[in-house]
Amino acid sequence: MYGMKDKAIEKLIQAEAKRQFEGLEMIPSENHTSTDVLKALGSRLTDKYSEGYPGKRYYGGCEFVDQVENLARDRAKKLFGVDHANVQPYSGSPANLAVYFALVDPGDTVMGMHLYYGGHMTHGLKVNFSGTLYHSVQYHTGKDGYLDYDEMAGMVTKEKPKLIFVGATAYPRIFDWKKLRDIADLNKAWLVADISHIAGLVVGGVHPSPVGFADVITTTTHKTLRGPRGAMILCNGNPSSPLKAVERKAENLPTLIDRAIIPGLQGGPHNHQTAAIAVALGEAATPEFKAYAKQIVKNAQTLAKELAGKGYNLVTGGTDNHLLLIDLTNKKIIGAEAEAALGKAGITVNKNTVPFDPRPPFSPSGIRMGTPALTTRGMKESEMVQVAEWIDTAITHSSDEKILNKLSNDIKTLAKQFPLPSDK
Ligand code: DSN
Repeated sequence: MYGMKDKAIEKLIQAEAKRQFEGLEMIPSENHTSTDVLKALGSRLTDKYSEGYPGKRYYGGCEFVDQVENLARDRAKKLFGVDHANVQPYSGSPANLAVYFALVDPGDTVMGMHLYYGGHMTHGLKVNFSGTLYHSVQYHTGKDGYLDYDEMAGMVTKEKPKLIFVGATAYPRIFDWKKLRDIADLNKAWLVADISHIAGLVVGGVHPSPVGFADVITTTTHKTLRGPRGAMILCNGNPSSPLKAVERKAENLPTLIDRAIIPGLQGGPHNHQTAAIAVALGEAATPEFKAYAKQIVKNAQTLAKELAGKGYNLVTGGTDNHLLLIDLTNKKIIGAEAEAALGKAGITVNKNTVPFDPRPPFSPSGIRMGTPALTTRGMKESEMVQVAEWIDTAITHSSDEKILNKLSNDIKTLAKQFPLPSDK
């Protein structure tokens, strides 16, 4: 299919494509991109250096990459309804690093959701840059698995953070942006919404948008948004003038963000990635994408209902979005064992901590799974009922190789009826 001269790499690429095609990818942060996204990623744009921004580059020969980046920025602005979009962050962690760099100084107090309760490393985990360069305080969920807004408000009053990150990697419920804005306002803190997991649901209209509440929005582009690996930073404010330093004021956010990316943090933008982001944003603006986003949630809710009916303990009791977080304690199996058994059957999920997990993070009590990739392949509620059945069988018979083998064959048969976008 690729016709590469490097057969060693070609073989591995094909093996990975086959693994994806014959199995069910249920890691909620993964998805399957369109062939146009793949083509943009594999284009000559990767050869080009273009440090700076469209019209203000440090290199010649940028006339076409300028147009690519402008298209990506314009599509992002229109799709999310914001004044400004920076599409250059290499991925989510550098995007978040740039936001800290833009808005606070080392040693300042920052606040974010603890990783083990569903947050992200860059939201202030002590071993991450965000918890070492800054004085980070971390909020949690309550025992019910829902974000504890009261704890957050108390923490803001006591700790007085200058910046609050909100967003998650393992949170199955909707964020109340208005409440979060009010909490940030208790200390006039910058509110940053990291919508990496839910960006596709936001543009699809099935999760409230943080626009108008958060000062800055960061998102990766490769999760529910179904683009290439990459990220964006969105905000409102006056047009950017990245050649000049400006004060940390809301109207200057575009300039603060652009200057934090370059010269603050990154070098040349990845133009092939920018083009692929533009393609994905174009796709996300279609009515088909809205229907896709709705179906992601319907599928996740069907899966949740089926698994709950089989006695699985879902954190918060269900889901509003694309993912399920399951505490396996009552099933007498730990996350790693369930992940391995499901893997043998052809279902890829990941072990995950659950709120108040008594087990260590590398061997947690739960698993996390989601529906974005299966929904891209065209699976609907009836397939989710079947998938729930298979998940239960694999977990119940986690050490029975014969049963797992049989499951793997059944799963392959179903998977092959739902090709990846590039195989259609
Ligand atoms: N690695 C991502 C996830 O799986 O949610 C977060 O960065």
